[in-house]
Amino acid sequence: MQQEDKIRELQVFAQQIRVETIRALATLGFGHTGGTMSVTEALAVLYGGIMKIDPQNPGWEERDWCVMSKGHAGPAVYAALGLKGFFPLENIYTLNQPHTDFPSHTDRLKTPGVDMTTGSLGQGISAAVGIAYANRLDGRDNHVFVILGDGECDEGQVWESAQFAAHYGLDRLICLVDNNKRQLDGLCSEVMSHGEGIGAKFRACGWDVAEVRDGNDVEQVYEAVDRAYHNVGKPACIILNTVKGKGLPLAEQTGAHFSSFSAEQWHETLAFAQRELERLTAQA
Ligand SMILES: Cc1ncc(C[n+]2csc(CCOP(=O)(O)OP(=O)(O)O)c2C)c(N)n1
Repeated sequence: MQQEDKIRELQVFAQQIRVETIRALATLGFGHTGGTMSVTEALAVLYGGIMKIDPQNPGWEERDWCVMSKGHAGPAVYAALGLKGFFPLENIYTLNQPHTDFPSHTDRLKTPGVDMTTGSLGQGISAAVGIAYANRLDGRDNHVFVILGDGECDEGQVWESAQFAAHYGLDRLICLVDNNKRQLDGLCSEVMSHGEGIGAKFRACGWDVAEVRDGNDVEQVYEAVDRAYHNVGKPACIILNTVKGKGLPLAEQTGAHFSSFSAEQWHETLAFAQRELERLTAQA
């Protein structure tokens, strides 16, 4: 397939993830609108364009792994996995209801295709580093992706694992930072600033670092991840400059972390996202 066609296909996939995430959140009427919407393009590139996966065999030992360290973005992961056929897509509309396999935060024991249980910020990257190290000890060359929030990078545990990964030269480990500039209750720069930046901190730990100007642009994300996939000698970090609530106007305008909308607002939100999906599909 030509690169251009591939990118168009991934743009459609990203918007499908957005639409299905909105549908799932709408069944509850509330949820993490900010950090799910900012990360849909990254998920589309990983699950649709880069990762070795087998939806019929989620535990395939040679697969590439993905740890959503900011576990509250679970609904977007479920949408990506459902669209890829890991389970019937409509199952995700039971999001966070009693006895569901789709809790608001990712749980590897519940959802086929979820590689690690997360939700306590900082722990996901530690687990991802351990998985990458274990794969190496087992003589496997599969990749491990981890998606971190920029607010999450306030956790000291992130930097312990970053040092470990660089020390052991875990070059099959790729960390994507969803740098949407906001966390739960405000701007990251106001809550806890990162000095010279999150990328500079990863570089200081010994990682290769790349910055993607627009982390909601599928083509830019794809190019950066594709390059990192072939990294040798060091773990790779990609800073994705994203927009919190991207593509969901009521969340994008406010930068809200969590939203509770009326049924009518969800209806309008879904219709808006579906129109964008139709536009992208017509171009593909
Ligand atoms: C250890 C820990 N402390 C606090 C929280 C509560 N919490 C949930 S989400 C969040 C903000 C996360 O911000 P960020 O990582 O930037 O996520 P995003 O903006 O991408 O949603 C916080 C503080 C948590 N889940 N875990």
